[in-house]
Amino acid sequence: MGQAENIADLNSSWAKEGRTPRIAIVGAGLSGIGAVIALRKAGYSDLTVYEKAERIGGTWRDNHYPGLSCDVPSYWYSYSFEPNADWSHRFSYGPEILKYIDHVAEKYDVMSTVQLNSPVTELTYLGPRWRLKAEGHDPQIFDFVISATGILHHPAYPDIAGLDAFKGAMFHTTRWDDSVALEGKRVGIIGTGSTSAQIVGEITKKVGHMSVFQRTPHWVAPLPQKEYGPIWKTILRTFPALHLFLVWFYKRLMLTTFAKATIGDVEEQQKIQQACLEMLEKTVPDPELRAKLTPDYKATCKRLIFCSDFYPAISHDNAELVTAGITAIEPEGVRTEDGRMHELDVLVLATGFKVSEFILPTKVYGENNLELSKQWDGAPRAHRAMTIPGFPNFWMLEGPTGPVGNLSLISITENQIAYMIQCLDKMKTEKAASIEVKPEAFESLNREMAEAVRTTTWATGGCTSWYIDKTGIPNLYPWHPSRFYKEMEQVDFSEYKLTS
Ligand code: N01
Repeated sequence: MGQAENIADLNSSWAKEGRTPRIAIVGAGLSGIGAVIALRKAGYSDLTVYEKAERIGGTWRDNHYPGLSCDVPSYWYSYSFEPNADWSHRFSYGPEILKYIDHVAEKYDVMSTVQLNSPVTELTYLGPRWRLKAEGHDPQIFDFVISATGILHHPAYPDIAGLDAFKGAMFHTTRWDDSVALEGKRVGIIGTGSTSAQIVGEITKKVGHMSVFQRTPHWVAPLPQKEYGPIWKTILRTFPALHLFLVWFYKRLMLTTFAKATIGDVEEQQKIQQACLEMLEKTVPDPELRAKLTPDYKATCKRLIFCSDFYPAISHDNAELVTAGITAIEPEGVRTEDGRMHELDVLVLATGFKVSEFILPTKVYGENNLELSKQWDGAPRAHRAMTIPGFPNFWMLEGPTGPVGNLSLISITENQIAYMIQCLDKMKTEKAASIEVKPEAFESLNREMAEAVRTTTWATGGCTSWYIDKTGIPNLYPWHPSRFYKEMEQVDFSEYKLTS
């Protein structure tokens, strides 16, 4: 379709005209790639993926820090339609996941839909279609837009005086500078979340001195890593049912332990806390260091870290856990409130992500020119993590409240995609031009979520974290994952307005 013809045809409705909808997908990470494959399989083949970077892979492309791995078991952290008997470890390392993503994209011909180096700058609802502007492209008109940008991709830089004054190498974990050699250097890292634990566990053995700046201790649970040998891989390839059993087993394990602990099951929560304490006791011989590493809030309140290397690393002779608050960054290093200067060659900012952006800063204008950033006002909301009133025919994968505990993101996104396809099918049968969540359904579910979060460990555990936003709405799904899976099975169309 020529551009002029395309733009002129704004009122065209794919379902009424019996044609395939033109669908734009923003982002070629795990969700975007999964969406292309599932949509095509369901008969929706007019797809264009806009990817801001020069390659696909999302978070597994952006993050390439030393020690990068996934704390969800590999067999479960795989697309259901592309099981991989060749995973080398029970918990995969970053480069192997990126290779798997490339393999899936190639095998399912995803790349023919992807426009690389194409950040989407503006989306405008012109009813019932969307106008999309992307760098390097003429404006395009689509029937449907799917935002598959993910949540943890905008780095959060700490608000510390003098950050720019540091004269050594300094970078955020998600912008790791591979050209900086660490061997023998004095390295500092600010933050002690999941990312920091993996990095510290990996690099301490090679650096000259490791300073870890801890504001709050985090609970760390053991990660039972295991390497898979060739015989095991052959067995798994020969018996696909065994593979399926393992996926079921890991999912079940998560649902019956960790998932219950976060939503208020005291017994499960205490078991996890006990496992963390036992590892701390076993791997950190120094009682003073142990005390500094022991949180005063409940395990699973903040995001639980799964890592068996962090405690041995921080106990090493060349490592220091700095608990005095940071007052400033100076050209030579980090100054703490006890007046000490921690001289450094390299400073790593493991300070997490801005979690309220999603597709922003892309300008997204819905009905009546309503702008998404204004609508959200720093507290993103969505209905079932996917739709927003006033933004018809616009869907998000892994949108606000998208993460479900520590579940496999692939499992979550596959369920969301299947739900979205049910909506497209419904539009097709009803010849609807648009679909939009009803404001009352959206409000009611968000109220329910704010209520539900009160009994989760995130709220009752005595900590602060990115899990709850400034308005009390959780950034995660606040119920047991079994409810999520059930909700995704069958769309309740009374929650949506279909317009012909
Ligand atoms: O970030 P975080 P992350 N001064 O926000 C500290 C996912 N993930 O990158 O706790 C000093 O958890 C902050 O201190 P405090 C996972 O979903 C998954 O580690 O707020 N310190 C904290 O210690 C995770 O939740 C995998 O007091 C400052 C740290 O920085 C998400 O990514 C692996 C500070 C930030 O911790 C983010 O994890 C890794 C300041 N001004 C990550 N500002 C998997 O395996 C912040 N901090 C799937």
